[in-house]
Amino acid sequence: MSSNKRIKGLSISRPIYYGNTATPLTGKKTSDSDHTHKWTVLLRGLNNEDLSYYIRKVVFKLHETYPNPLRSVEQPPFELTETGWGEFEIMIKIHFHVATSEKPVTLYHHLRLHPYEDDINGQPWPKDKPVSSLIYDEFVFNEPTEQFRDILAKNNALQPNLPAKKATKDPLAPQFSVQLEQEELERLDAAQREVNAQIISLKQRMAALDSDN
Ligand code: SLL
Repeated sequence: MSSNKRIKGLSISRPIYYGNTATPLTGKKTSDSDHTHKWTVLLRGLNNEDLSYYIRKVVFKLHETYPNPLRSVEQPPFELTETGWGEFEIMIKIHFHVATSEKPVTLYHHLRLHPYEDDINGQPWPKDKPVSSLIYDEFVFNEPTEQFRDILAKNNALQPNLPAKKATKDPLAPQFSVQLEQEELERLDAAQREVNAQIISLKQRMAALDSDN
């Protein structure tokens, strides 16, 4: 019989992703509404893992311009679809099953409706193309109780279910992989180098201007 005793030294992580997708309502707009987009905010397990064996409910806190801004989702999929006109920060509070003895976890997500960038081929973002902003993360359960460890074991969740090494071919599946993470790091590195080069060049121009005076 498993108990509420915590297992010293054990740490278990479960991968998730959260965020939103959004599509413009162009042409489908109703005349009495100023809503411009339909969006879905979601919390999912990686590789289609159904999270409901350890998550009891997810509460999404919307902007106060929405009626009943606290929306509780008590069944998977843990997601919520709405329409609206503006971006704002959504609070996502995750409640675990009582049997896990884990405290709720709160995440924040900036609802993104607009692309702000060209598409991956450098072309302007097509007007009707959905936008998505999804973030990979992991819950880390430090010193879980024996009871929670048993729940995880029963659901084959003691092994890390990590992102694939390579991106999947399905264009609609969220793309998290070690390879993409590496590419992102390289982009950040290149951006940092560019900023450093610009700082040096501006300093040189300032020094040149100073010596002219
Ligand atoms: C902004 N600070 O000004 C943000 C607030 C709020 C968006 C965005 C409400 C929809 C409804 C809605 O879209 N709120 O009226 O039901 O951009």
